[in-house]
Amino acid sequence: MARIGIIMGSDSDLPIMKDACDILDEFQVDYDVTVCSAHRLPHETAEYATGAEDRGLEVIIAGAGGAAHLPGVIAAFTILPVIGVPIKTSTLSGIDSLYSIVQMPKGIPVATVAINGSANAALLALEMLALKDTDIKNQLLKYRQKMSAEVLQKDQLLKE
Ligand code: RP5
Repeated sequence: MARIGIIMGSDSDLPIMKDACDILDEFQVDYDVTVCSAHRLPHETAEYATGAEDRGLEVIIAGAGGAAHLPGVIAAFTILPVIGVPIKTSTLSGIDSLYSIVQMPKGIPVATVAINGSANAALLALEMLALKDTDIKNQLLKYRQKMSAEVLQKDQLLKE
């Protein structure tokens, strides 16, 4: 059963949101992927969010671009943690998406990662699950050790 829900406003967001899928595949954590626009499919968006907890989801990652209201709308309908991914746009380079998602008014939080930062959204979601899941916690610790080792190795190569 999926523990993390990945939702995005358009299939044009998929190439960016795939980074989150790749991380979750690497950690072997179940997730589902949904395309659902908050303005083109408002009722379906509400249904997705209101039923998320009953479907077994523990965290939702929501990506959107432009007037990126999808993460905020999802967060309004559930108390599951919502992580927003601002998608880079061709007109305003994703600053529009970032501001739309990060500037949620007090009361309905959306944790916001960098523009196109869906990999970090997945890692943050895993850190949330790791609070009560030792296997994921250990995997995250190994992931960081591997990153550190790679940097040290590159530094060593430069010095040779
Ligand atoms: C948003 O509008 C989507 O999240 C996407 O980033 C952007 C453009 O959508 P399309 O016009 O490509 O469907 O709702």
